[in-house]
Amino acid sequence: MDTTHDPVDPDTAHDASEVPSRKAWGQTRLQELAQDIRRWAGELGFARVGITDLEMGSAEEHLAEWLRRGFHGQMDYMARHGVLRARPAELVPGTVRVIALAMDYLPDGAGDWVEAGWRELDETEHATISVYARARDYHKVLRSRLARLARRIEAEIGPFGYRVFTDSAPVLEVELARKAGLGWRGKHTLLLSRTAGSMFFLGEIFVDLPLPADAPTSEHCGECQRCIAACPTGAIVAPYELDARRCISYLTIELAGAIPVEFRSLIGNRVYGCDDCQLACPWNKYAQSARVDDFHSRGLDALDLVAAFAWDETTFLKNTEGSPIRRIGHERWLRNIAVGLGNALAKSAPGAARERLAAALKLREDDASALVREHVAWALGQHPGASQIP
Ligand code: B12
Ligand code: SF4
Ligand code: SF4
Repeated sequence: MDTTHDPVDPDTAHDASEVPSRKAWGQTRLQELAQDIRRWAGELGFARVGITDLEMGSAEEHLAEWLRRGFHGQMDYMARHGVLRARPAELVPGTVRVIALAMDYLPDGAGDWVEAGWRELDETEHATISVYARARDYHKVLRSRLARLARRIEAEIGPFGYRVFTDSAPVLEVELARKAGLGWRGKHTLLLSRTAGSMFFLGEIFVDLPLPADAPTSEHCGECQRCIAACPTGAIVAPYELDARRCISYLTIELAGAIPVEFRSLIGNRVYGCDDCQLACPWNKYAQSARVDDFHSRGLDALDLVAAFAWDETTFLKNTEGSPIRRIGHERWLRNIAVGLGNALAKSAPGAARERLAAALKLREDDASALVREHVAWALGQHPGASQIP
């Protein structure tokens, strides 16, 4: 998943230097405040809210092992912060609780989005963009709403210490949300809820308020292994263990440089992220529509690969304005589309359709970028004789 690893932002952090004494607050006052927070969060579009303490159990060990095995690939920021991710109190001194929040992102009118999701993967000449990335960049949406929620709390109780996060800093968000009772961890490693599947984003507010903590929920994967079986690249190497270097989300978004050849044909027409492990999950029939308008589709459904490959940089920037896709830049976009075109070519029937795909690729055979040229050459090689097509 794309990340914005920025340091403290004055709008989203606050140090309570003159905190009025809350020592006198009893459990009842704290319970009431927790209830108010749930209500305000709902008004801001969050679907579920939980509160957790900072005891991270075996998460630190698992994280250290994940890093030791090199599963983070080029995501240096994961290694850079090391196990600090598993120590919220060291990350933001003074923190005693984390308020974890979930925001559903399925676009309105998605209908049977699971069936539609599988169908799109068979439409080889169309680009498949993972559902979360078809709408407005969630970092912006969640961050501003988390900051608003923190300010709402402040308006009620006066200055307090807080910091908000969403995919933006060294925080083990899934683990915190699991502990806060927002769901259980699926075998694909994502958080999963009985009432909402896994199609939601997570965000947190670290606070210095001793709010009452919620209990984790029970787990409901049972013997199921559908996500593991569905993963095209075998990235879920064991239940709860993901080798990011094999994950299409990493390969199409996080990875700079060439996509390893062994994964290219497995990527199919997925040009930005991947939803397969979530499409396969039976709990996602309960996935909920987004409550905020920002997550309704921006017209990136059924995007034609040939048309998307023709975008120059200005068109790319214009068509992806406000979308997380913009973060990968035009060159990686073309790299990803070239792979999609190569895979479409491999499956194409002789005639006009094949000629159209080959012609689109050939227009970028001499692209200024060596990365794009190499992926174009690979793509043309997916069908014998494609380079002979005029
Ligand atoms: C790095 C990252 C990625 C990487 C690596 C993913 C990963 N699973 O680690 C890549 C680029 C591949 C990625 C992909 C996606 N991501 Co991402 N990603 C993150 C990020 C920034 C950090 C995740 C992390 O800490 N990984 C480190 C490893 C160690 O964590 P872990 O795999 O969860 O391992 C834990 C457990 O599995 C367990 N564990 C590990 N080993 C073992 C072994 C045993 C035996 C056991 C029992 C347990 C266990 O302990 C570990 C520590 O808690 C988070 C945001 C954040 N700051 O937390 C978003 C986040 C996890 N991503 C998110 C999303 C939406 C996605 C995608 C769906 C996007 C897409 N459609 O393409 C895919 C899904 C892929 C998948 N199956 O995970 C959401 C998930 C929301 C949810 N419902 O859970 C998050 C929370 C962002 C957000 N704020 O909403 N992502
Ligand atoms: S996002 Fe796709 S590639 Fe990554 S683990 Fe899930 S199914 Fe596998
Ligand atoms: S597909 Fe099955 S194993 Fe995977 S997360 Fe969903 S319920 Fe759990």
